[in-house]
Amino acid sequence: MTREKEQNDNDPIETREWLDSINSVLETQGPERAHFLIEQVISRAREAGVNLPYKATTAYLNTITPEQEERIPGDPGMDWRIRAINRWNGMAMVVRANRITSELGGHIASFASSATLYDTGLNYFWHAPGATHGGDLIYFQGHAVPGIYARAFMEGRLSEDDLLMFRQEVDGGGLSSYPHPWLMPDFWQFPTVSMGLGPLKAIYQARFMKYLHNRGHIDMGDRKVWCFIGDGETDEPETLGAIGLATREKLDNLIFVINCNLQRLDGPVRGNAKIIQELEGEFHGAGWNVIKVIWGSLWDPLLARDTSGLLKKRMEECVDGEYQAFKAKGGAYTREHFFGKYPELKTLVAGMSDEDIWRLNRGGHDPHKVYAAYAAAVRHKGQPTVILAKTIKGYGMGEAGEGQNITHQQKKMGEDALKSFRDRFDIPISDEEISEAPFYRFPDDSPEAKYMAERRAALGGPLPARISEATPLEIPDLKAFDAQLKSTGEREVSTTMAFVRILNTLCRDKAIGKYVVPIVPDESRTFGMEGMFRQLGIYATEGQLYRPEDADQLMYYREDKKGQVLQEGINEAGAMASWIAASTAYSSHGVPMIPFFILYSMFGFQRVGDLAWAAGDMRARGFILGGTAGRTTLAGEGLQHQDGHSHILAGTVPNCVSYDPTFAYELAVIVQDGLRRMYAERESVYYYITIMNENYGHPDMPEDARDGILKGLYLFREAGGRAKKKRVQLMGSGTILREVIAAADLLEADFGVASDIWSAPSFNELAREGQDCLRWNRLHPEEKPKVSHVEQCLAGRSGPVIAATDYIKSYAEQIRALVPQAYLVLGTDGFGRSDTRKKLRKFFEVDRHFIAAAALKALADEGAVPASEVAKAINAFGIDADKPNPRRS
Ligand SMILES: Cc1ncc(C[n+]2csc(CCOP(=O)(O)OP(=O)(O)O)c2C)c(N)n1
Ligand SMILES: [Mg+2]
Repeated sequence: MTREKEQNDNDPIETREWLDSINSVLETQGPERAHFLIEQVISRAREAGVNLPYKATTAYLNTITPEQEERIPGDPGMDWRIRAINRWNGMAMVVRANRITSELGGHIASFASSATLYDTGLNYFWHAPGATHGGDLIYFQGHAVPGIYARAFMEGRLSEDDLLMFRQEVDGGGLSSYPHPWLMPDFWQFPTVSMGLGPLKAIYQARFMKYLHNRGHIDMGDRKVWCFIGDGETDEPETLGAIGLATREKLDNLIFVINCNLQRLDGPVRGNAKIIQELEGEFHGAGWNVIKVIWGSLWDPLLARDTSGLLKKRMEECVDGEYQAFKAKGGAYTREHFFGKYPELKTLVAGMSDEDIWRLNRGGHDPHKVYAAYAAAVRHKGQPTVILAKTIKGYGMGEAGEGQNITHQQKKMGEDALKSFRDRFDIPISDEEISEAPFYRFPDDSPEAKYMAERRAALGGPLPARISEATPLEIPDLKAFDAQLKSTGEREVSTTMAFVRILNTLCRDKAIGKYVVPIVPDESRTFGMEGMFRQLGIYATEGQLYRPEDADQLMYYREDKKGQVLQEGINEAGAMASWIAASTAYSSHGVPMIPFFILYSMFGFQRVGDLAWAAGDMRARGFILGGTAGRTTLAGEGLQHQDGHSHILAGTVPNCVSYDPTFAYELAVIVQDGLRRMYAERESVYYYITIMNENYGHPDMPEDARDGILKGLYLFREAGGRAKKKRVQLMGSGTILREVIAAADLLEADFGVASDIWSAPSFNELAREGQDCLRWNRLHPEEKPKVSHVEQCLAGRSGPVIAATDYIKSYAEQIRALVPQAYLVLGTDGFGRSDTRKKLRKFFEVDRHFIAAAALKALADEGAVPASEVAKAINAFGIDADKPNPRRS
């Protein structure tokens, strides 16, 4: 109804009758029946063709009414004391770290606002993994970790010394600034501090849990994924970007808890509106079960007396900027500016002191409300749940930051602030000791210590906890990939086709086939993988509810509840989140899944680089395949598709091992060894391998090449015994190695230059190993120096070294310090563009002619050929020496 029509109610008596009816239903039969009737009325009107715009928000009230609340089964008084000490210790840890030096940083205000949200989970809901329960998976908010360490300290899992080592990790044993499994592998499971990644990963984690269940790997029972999110964090597109999937997949094993403290780092999240209402609308619209926990129990009697509805109206009309100010400025201010707006409301609180008004608590700080919300969330079926809990940022910090815009960064508390914190939470620390901000632990035989131990024992043990190891797998021998180790003869295939065959072999493998998870973001046909649809099936929670259009074809689009392929749609970030869930399933579920995520290499690391970094932190194990890779190999697709730098990006992740193979046998060797390292040896590395769509013949695997392939460099073809003077060492990777081979033939035939040809499947691995040798030598000046693989290969070889790849020059440049000879690098710097491969390789100066000309120039620089010979070649090859520089074109 428009405002105008609303005001022109032309039949107030009829309106009154309708309202009286609903009031009577509310009174006699309760809100659920009232809801049902209203829905019926609205449906009837819609059926009759009336256009009723959808309203996704409800009143600014708690979703669960006091009568519907499930009560806390434990001892709320005990919970309060434990939580108070937890708050204190979390705060003290940050304050003390910053007394060592203010360099260390840390956050007090975030946990201060979320203590009850964590406490309630730890005391009553979250199962640790064990014999009878697979464990709930909790995504802790990054900035709340001081409180989580403090609780672990109170449970005896961490010592006082540990707390004193917050953010001091270099000498070993210090506590990580945020959740980092790389640094605390027995404690943290999920890195969340890059905001937005936690919620995205949690959604796909919950989905993958169902996948594992439906495919028979686990019995998920009532396991849940809980994800804690800041209200400011919801501005990250990743946070809300996949909430639709959670509904579609009916992820009732997923619970989001959004801590709506109304503030982010700089100030209010929505000063001019209400973040809780906005989020409610978004989650409702996406089909989630939304539970708002706005008001604490102390408001209940006031709301019960609000017969005129004026209090609810006032709650509705205030914006978050005001709500924040009420808490920052205290009871008298709230009386005047909140209640004071309407005389009736002022009267409503006339009997309350300013102190009482200030104590009117927010839902997220009320354990009863939080418990009721959690209990409802875990019971809810068929939908994911989001809990929108209203809290106060910096709760308990008083003058030092409570509700203030500066609070996020506040890490220091003076003596007065410490005292008022102590008094507010009844912390048993004397005036004499207070300035030290000492930690407090309940004595072992105290009721509190026993209670904490009992609660966690009942829930299977301590949390957070990460399991490090799953059973090793029996990896197929290299012989299993025999077809790839042999020449393709006349047949021309791409490395992508070779990869698809390797994947098929793995899926059929008796020991490991069932663990393989092919993941594709709507590119299967691009990579020639559509055969897998029918053969392995596409995972779909509901199976296939329709007869596919291509059902009469051999490779039809088959969806299946037990399907193996994860078809993620056009969604690299989501697919990557799935891959992360799968690649860490060895830890989260004790099942060593082997994910192969095949993406367009251009839309890989540069698109989802932050997730790739988090995967490293999480000790992910699995394969990422960069399809249609190489700046000049993808040809027609142009600037935004042609990848010439994904290897550089992959190289920035310390435990990502990357390769750019040319031939099928190289690929087979790399994949087989990756399986060995990750699933037999259980090394925490993951693989990035580029595969191409150019078809060509593949030779037999040269003898003894395996070791060199894995190290990143091996002699592919040695020139016959030519005069030493006119000899070069040519190097290449990926499709450009074939141009290198062609250049060698040209040099031999037209210029009498002999070339030893080196295949370099990984400049990244060569550079890493070389850097390690150089480092060791630098630090051990008196010992026999280590010799890098590059040096070992090239030692004693004559002539300059020329390297060419389909990637930017810095890729092959990385080994310069290791090359004993003169070294010249060609690469594809600059923006790509559409054209044929031949033209692109000429444009980017990586074709056989440019390689041969570069080789001659390098020989000329050494005096082995005259400069005129180079000029002659440039001319003969039809190279325009003054052509535009591709790097700047
Ligand atoms: C991707 C990313 N951008 C920026 C930051 C820096 N940052 C850390 S906390 C924070 C504010 C968090 O506000 P909110 O999500 O509301 O959490 P609260 O501390 O209020 O619970 C910001 C901007 C980050 N950690 N990650
Ligand atoms: Mg916030």
